[in-house]
Order: sequence, then C-alpha cells, then structure tokens
Amino acid sequence: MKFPLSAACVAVMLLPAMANAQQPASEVETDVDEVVVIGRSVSTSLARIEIDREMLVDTATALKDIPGANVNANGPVTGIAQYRGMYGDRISVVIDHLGVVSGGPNAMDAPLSYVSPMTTGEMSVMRGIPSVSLAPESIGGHVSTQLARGEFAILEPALSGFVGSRYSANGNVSTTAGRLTAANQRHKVSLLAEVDDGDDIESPVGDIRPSRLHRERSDISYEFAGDKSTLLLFAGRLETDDTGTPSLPMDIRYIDTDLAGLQGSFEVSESLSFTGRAAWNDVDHLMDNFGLRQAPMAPMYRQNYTTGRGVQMSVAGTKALQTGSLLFGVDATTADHDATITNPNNVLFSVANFVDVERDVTSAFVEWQRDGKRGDLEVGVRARHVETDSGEVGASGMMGGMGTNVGLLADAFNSADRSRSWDDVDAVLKYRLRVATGVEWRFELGSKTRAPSYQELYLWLPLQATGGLADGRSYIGDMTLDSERSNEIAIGFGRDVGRVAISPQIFYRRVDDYIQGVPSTNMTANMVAQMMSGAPALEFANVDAEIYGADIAWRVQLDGNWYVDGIASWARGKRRDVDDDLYRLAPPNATLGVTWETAGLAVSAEVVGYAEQDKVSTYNDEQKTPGYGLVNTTLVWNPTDALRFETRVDNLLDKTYQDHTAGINRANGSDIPVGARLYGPERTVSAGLIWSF
Ligand SMILES: [Cu+2]
Repeated sequence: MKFPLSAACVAVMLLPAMANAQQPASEVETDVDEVVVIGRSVSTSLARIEIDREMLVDTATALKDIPGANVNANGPVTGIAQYRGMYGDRISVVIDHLGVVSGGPNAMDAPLSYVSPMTTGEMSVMRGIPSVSLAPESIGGHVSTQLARGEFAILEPALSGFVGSRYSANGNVSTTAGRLTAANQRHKVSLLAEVDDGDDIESPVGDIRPSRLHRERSDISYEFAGDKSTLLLFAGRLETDDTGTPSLPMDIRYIDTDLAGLQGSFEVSESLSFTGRAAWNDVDHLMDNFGLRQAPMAPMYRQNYTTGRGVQMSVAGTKALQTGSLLFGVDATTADHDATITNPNNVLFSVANFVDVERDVTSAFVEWQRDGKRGDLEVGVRARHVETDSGEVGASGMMGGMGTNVGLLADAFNSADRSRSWDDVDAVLKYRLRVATGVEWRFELGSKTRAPSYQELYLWLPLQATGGLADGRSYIGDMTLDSERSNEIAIGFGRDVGRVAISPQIFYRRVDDYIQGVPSTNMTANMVAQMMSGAPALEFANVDAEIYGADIAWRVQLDGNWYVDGIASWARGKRRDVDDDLYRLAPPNATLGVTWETAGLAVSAEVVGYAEQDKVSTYNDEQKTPGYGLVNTTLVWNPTDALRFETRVDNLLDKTYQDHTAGINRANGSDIPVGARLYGPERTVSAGLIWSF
C-alpha cells in the first residue's frame, strides 16, 4: 500500500487500516503488486484506482477500469455502480467507510455522486465476495471511496494543498478544485472544494439534451493523530443544480445535501483496538420534466420535491490473535424519505409519492481471520435486522376515472399493514492458498442477503421512481416482499512473478427471491399505468435468478519503460423460474492498454471493446445494443514535482456508439429520438493542469 511514511500518517492511517479490518494487513502487503500509473491495477483482492489522477467528471466512470465493474449512467453525474451483474442498492458504496442516504427515489444522487473526482483519493472495489465486516448490506459488491483530505506534517507545521482545473472541449465541461491543509504532526485542518460544470455533450449523431451539469462539493475537516488514538471530524456540502438525466423521466433542478460526521479509533492495548464512526446527511432535492428538457403540455408538467435524511453509526473492534485476528462490530443506520409530485400549472394537483418512509438497519458481525504459512482463512457472519414503515399516501387534482382509480390505490395502501421487518444472516468464507512466491489461489463462498428497498415496497402509484432502473416502465411496490438471498462461489488465481501479473476470477451467484419487476395483476394499477404511460404496470416481485461470469486484470512489463495491460469482464444474468435475461447488464467488454513511462512523463493508448448485448430482458422490453470499439489516449507530464499537466483524447476515432448501460433517451427535444438508446460522446479532447504545494 502506498501509505505516507511519517509516523503521524501511519497513526492516522490506523482508521482506514482498521476499517479495512476487512482485509488483514498481511493480505495487503502480500497482495499481487499494484502499480497505479494511469487507471487500472492488477489485484486479486482490492482493485484500486487513484481517482484524483483520472480525468473524469463522474467518479463512477472509473468503475469501467475495474474488472467485473461497470456503471449505469442516467446522466453526467448520476453513475450507479454495477458489479458482476448486480447494481443499485445491491452494491454497497461507502465514503470514508460509511454509506450515504440518497435523497432521490431514482438515485439521481447515487452515492458516488458525493465524491467529486479531483478531491477523491482512492476508489477501491473488493474483488469477489465482500467480507461481512465491510458493510451492513453488500449482497452484490462493495465500493469504497475516500476524500483526499491531505497529510499530516512530517516535521515542521506546514501548509499544503493543490489547485487545479481540467477542461473538455466537448460540452465545455470543466472540473476545478483546490485543497488547503494546515497541519503539524498531530493536528490537521483541511478544506476541500470542487466545482464541476458543463453544457450539453455532443455525440456523433447530435447533442444529448439535457446532459448539462453543475455540481459544487466542499468539505472541511479536522483530524487528530495521537499515539493511541485518532479522531476525524468533518462537515461537507453538495449542491447540484440544473443537471440533465436524459435516461430518466425528469432532470435534476437541485440537490442540496449537508453531510457531517466523526470517526475515531482507540488502541486499548497492543492487541485490542476500537473504531467508532457516525455520519449524518440531509438531502433536499427537486426534479422536473420541463425545466431542462422540452416541456410537455401544461397539464403534464410535473415536479417532484424529495428529501432523504439519515444517520449511520458503527463501532468495531479488532483483536489480534496469535495467528490472525478477530473483528467484531455493531452498526445502525436510519433513513427517512419523502417525495411529493406537483404541477406548477395546477395548484390542485398533488401526489404524495412517498410519505414518512423509514428504513432502519441494525446489525452485528464477527469475522475471524487466520493467517497461515501457506493459507489464510476468513470466516465471517453478520446478523441483520431491517425495519421499514410508511405513512399514509394520497393524491388530489386528478379527474374522472383516473382520480377514482388513484383513490382506490391509495385506500388499499393506507389500509394495509405497512410496517415490515426482516431478519437475515449473511456468511462468508474465504481461503487463500499461496502456491509459491507471488502465486496464489482464492476460494470464496458466500451467502448474502438484501432486504427490499423502500421503492420496491412502498411505490403505491405506478411511477418510474425505481432507484434509477431507467427502463421507461411504471412500477408499483409490494409490501409483502421477502429478502433476496444470493449464494455465491468465486474462484480466483493470482500470479505476479517477473514481468507478468495476472488475476483471473470466475464466479457463480444463485439468487433466490431476486427482486425485479413482473407484469402486475393489479387491475387498478394497470388501468392507471396504461392511462399515464401507455403501458401496464410492472410490480416488484420475488423471482429466482442466477448470474455467472469471469473477469481478469493483467499486466506485462515489456522493458524498462513500456508495459501493456488490460482488463476483461463478462457477466451473464438469467431468471431461473422463467426464460428471461436480467436487465441492464454490461455486455462482455475488454480494455487493452499500452503505456510508455519515465520519471516525469507517461503516455498511454488504450483500445476499449464492448460486445453486442443481445442478452436482454423481455419483461420490460429492454433493447439490444450493438458492440463497438474505441481508442483513447492519455498523456501525463510532471515538469516538476509540483506541476502536473494532463491531456486526454476520448473516442479518438470519433466512433458512433451506444453504451448499453447508459440507457434510453426519455427527453423530448434532444437530437436523439425519445426511445432510442443514448449515444456516447464524440471525439473529446481534454486537458488539465494541477499545481501542488
Ligand atoms: Cu430526482
């Protein structure tokens, strides 16, 4: 791991090291070598990317450089993490070790939208099955990010930081950020700020409207590093304004989020230490279907004001054993959600979309890790209790039969018992066998669960508020849903000897009670959905599914300055109970890069190939997507230690292509027809300059 060497830093790094309790220290040290120059790394366990070095606007985009991972992008800064065929709420995403409560029922503020790229340090994805200690709910995968809050002083108190800006000609997209850190060896105060801005992006077939963006993110923090204890206090703010989400029925008018938290660690003795964490966030969000895209007729204007707020807390202990360690902990999260749809042209129209929705999670885990001479073992169990509830809903201002039917749906919802709870146990077993120096095998077994999301339970009126599915269909929830259970096996191989590093893995996930939409049998809901959207409703239901596939990262050092590297990912998802494919899986894809680097200069070219995605779901009429290949180039030049100059050309050959996971255009007035899959950006030249001090 690339930890700064100062004692203070080591002390501060206790925090992540303990949260990474998840991966024992020995594992980190002996992991297959990871050199992070531009983008990809080869790793058998934790695949990392240094986000602040990537020329990105949406941090989630970097997932495409991690084997098995991808992103469902509904707009320029709304990337939803996908890993091995699962996405959305199935993937745990943490910022500084804790989750964040999204305020948008369509994940317009997906967790990764809270980490602006230039002020984010590392993003890592746990390859394979996430350890139970990593997060309360992590059925599909675990993505960890950290804000880059600077370092403690090594000797004298000092000021440090950076200012930098990146600019892309396509859409005038800019990211500008700075950090100022005042620190001595024990105390550190850090200020971070980033502004991301852009107009509509151009594709070879025309402008993608609306794809403009504006996001401001700031964070102030204080850190203390003692001999036996550490403390971090932070407060931050995210303001996203007038940002397009063309794959969704509405666009972001604003997302205003306050975030705050504290984390501390304490070493009780040489062999026992504790970490405590708490974070709070509060989201105010407005979206509409008329402000940024071509507006519909006056009676069809819709805006949705939504809020989300919650607290996440955890206390965890690490006990060093003679050969290994024991981790244990408890955590609790609360999340509240409300959403109200109105029409500014009709004061009578109002839909209580979500009312006083609560989703609270408490859980406890134990994880035992044994470090053997040749083999390391990890056994973890987590028990989890999830409670949800919703207030009474209703709607007004709808005429005739529509009003009557909506009233019937509201009455049925309000008279049902809406208070639900689920008790589940997750278990993970991992074994790593070192065959020889730099060569290892990994065997992982997991049984992971997920209780339903609030949308899957409490969407009472057929709407597209589905956590960002963006399939254009209206859904209703089902308050009787069971938890999903995914029984999984993953087998991996790692070899890092001489010039060649390689880390292939294969996996199989058998998911019982997998939650997805099925045609609704609710006649009233179908009538309402037909009138509002022209198609009957889908209803969230427990079905059975399986996902299998393989992914690999590799790298070959050719000589002193040259290397080639790449990743490849393949995931296939099917229903087991009927003959259908799972929705919105990234097609098989591979990236091949060639890099030439010296001390101050690195030049890289890559070919990115995506196969056709013809394994599409019929239940929601998913469209197939043709395959494509792209060429991108990057140049990074450090004329001095303090200066970093970057330039990048994306889609060098100006190919016309469609990214399967970017979704379908839902916005009128774009150059891309409504109902057509969104096109990728045309040739895009970017440049950036960063000065560190
Ligand atoms: Cu929204």
